[in-house]
Amino acid sequence: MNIQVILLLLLFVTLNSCSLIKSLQHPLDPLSPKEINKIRTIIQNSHLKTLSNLTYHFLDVEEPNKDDVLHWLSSSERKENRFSRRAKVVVIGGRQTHELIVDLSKGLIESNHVHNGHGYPSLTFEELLQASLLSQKDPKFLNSITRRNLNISQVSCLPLTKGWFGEVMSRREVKITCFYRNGTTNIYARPINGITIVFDLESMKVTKYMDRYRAPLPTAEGTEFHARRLEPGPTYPNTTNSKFSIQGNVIRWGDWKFHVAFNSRAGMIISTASIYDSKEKRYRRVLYRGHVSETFVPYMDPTEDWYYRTFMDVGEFGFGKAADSLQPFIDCPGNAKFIDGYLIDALGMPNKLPRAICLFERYSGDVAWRHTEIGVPGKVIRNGEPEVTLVARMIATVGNYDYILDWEFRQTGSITVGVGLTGVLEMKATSYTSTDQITEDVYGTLVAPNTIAVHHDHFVTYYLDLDVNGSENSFVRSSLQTERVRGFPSPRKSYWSIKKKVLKREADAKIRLGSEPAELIMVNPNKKTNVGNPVGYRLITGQPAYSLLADDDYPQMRNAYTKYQVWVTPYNKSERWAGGYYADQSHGLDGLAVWTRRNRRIENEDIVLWYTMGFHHVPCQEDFPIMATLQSSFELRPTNFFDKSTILYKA
Ligand SMILES: *[C@@H]1O[C@H](CO)[C@@H](O)[C@H](O)[C@H]1NC(C)=O
Ligand SMILES: *[C@@H]1O[C@H](CO)[C@@H](O)[C@H](O)[C@H]1NC(C)=O
Ligand SMILES: *[C@@H]1O[C@H](CO)[C@@H](O)[C@H](O)[C@H]1NC(C)=O
Ligand SMILES: *[C@@H]1O[C@H](CO)[C@@H](O)[C@H](O)[C@H]1NC(C)=O
Ligand SMILES: *[C@@H]1O[C@H](CO)[C@@H](O)[C@H](O)[C@H]1NC(C)=O
Ligand SMILES: *[C@@H]1O[C@H](CO)[C@@H](O)[C@H](O)[C@H]1NC(C)=O
Ligand SMILES: [Cu+2]
Repeated sequence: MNIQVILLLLLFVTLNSCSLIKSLQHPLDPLSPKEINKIRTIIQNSHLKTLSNLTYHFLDVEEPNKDDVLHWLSSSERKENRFSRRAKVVVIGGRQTHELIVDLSKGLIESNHVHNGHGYPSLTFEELLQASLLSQKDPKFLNSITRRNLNISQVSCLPLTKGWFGEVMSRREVKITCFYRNGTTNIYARPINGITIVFDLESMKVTKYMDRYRAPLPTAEGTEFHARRLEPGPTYPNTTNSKFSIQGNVIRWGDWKFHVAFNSRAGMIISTASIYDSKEKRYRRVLYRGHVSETFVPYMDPTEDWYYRTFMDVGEFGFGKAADSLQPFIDCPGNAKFIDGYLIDALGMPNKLPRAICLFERYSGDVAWRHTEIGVPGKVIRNGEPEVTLVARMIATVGNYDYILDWEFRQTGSITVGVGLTGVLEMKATSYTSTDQITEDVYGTLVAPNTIAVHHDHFVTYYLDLDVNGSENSFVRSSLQTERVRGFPSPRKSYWSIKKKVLKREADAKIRLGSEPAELIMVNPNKKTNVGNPVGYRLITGQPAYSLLADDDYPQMRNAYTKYQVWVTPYNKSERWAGGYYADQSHGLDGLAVWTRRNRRIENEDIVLWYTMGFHHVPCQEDFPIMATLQSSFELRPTNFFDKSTILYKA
């Protein structure tokens, strides 16, 4: 190669990287602070400005049509961004919920739909804070505190969503529960029981107040949480050695390429994940979009203070709104890189959330693969490789609980989606100091004297728009069945074989996993491997759990999707939130269980997989005063996707 060619090549590379930087904006990129400001200006200058008490409840990029995004991805001409940036905004003004589509390039509100159905948008941080502060000034509440010989300066109050229990008329209200700190920062450990405060978020007033009984306040002693070690712990490989790149919101690591975004409702969203096929020298699509769709956390105490605690954290509060700034060396290891997120406040102003997401290579100490061969005469062949994975993480602190949400990419093409539960239990005060005294149903576990931690569930439902090597996919359930040996002599009497069933309609794909062995595979029936197997990705589930509430129980009606762990629906841009879009006080008239009643075709269509990870939480004493992380995960694993193991030859 002569010097001129080298110079030319260098020039080419430089030019190419320039155009790359210009076209960095991906159609699914979250809105920048500049864009958020522009949207607010557009709304403030519109007819909406006359509405009283205009507050912003949601704001995110309005995702372009999937076909357009896919076209953009595959097209080599990405020099100019063909996408007009549009935003979806939900505001409440004049006591009405407006759903707006704002066109940023045209600078106008393209559509304004008034939501007349049931349910309300997610709550804003500001109104929750106001509700807490104002209820602490209420004369009736002050009187209750004085009568209990408590000092108001030591009281903390928390507004909780109130659910829906068949009421015909509803108002935007929250129920407020209070705690007595006096000597602890673990407020949840010292609940003040017997008081019900209903707070109206439109008039910003206490609308109902009840003080029914007193239970002894649990002691502050032993409730505090302090780390044993405040210094950064183990050392990690130096960040500068990490083999992944972040360009805008696009992450490249090994053969993987994906987009990561942050949104106030879902938190972290993984999009357009593709894996490079070194044989074909092409990227192959795996996952168009994946994120938490809803969480359902019903408490199992039907009494007055507790019956309504049946939270839908994603729809009512928002995992993104609840996201915490990640702490280097604790929440993410020393080799992590961070991505900031942007949220809006109630007035539509952008607020930066530093370190909303982290990415890091995990050196787990696990074995990626190994083998020792002694069958070759005169030799012992021993080989293998350590496991290195790439993790994308965020943490949502929803009141007392902390959810650690991971997407872990493996070099094999596998994706492990993990949830870690930690934080503080929700507890109630009781007169009992020993389990021996208890003869009634107390709906929980006595975790400390005068302290009952109430039984509850956590259901975390994932939206998984898999596009296995293309959009048209089918979902196959392969059951393992015992067979008798027939037709020829064999000393064996039985074996198992596979009965494959391609699920044709939505009703076939409502699956409650149990002890029956089955493989669940998303296949592309139009793409075959070199030996003719349809390419696929298999869902390897964790321990199955489904909701045990009665079907006619109100919280269950609102979260009917938690009766099955697996659902499959045809892709529809507007069907993303399993519990319905307006989750606060919803009536269960929107969401997965409702959409699938149409029983649409799901064979060889663009389909979406929904998976619910569940935890039935029977609290134990070790969960008090702080709960060590409880993990669960599921895996999306290539299954006849590649022609052979990909772990040996990597770029
Ligand atoms: C608050 O805590 C202090 C110190 O432990 C204690 O002396 C006091 O009695 C407590 N006050 C109330 C009202 O519980
Ligand atoms: C309540 O607590 C505040 C601050 O902790 C203290 O200044 C005040 O004297 C206390 N009031 C009573 C009645 O104990
Ligand atoms: C606006 O908010 C105030 C309290 O902040 C309330 O008194 C008033 O009723 C609200 N107006 C409307 C139309 O909701
Ligand atoms: C990582 O390595 C680089 C280059 O060797 C060095 O400059 C940097 O200080 C190191 N960072 C840490 C956190 O050790
Ligand atoms: C499907 O996989 C083939 C390689 O087997 C690749 O050439 C093609 O681009 C892939 N298509 C999609 C849409 O992923
Ligand atoms: C998409 O889903 C929504 C909500 O279920 C429905 O109203 C709409 O008709 C669907 N669109 C198509 C094209 O099926
Ligand atoms: Cu729990």
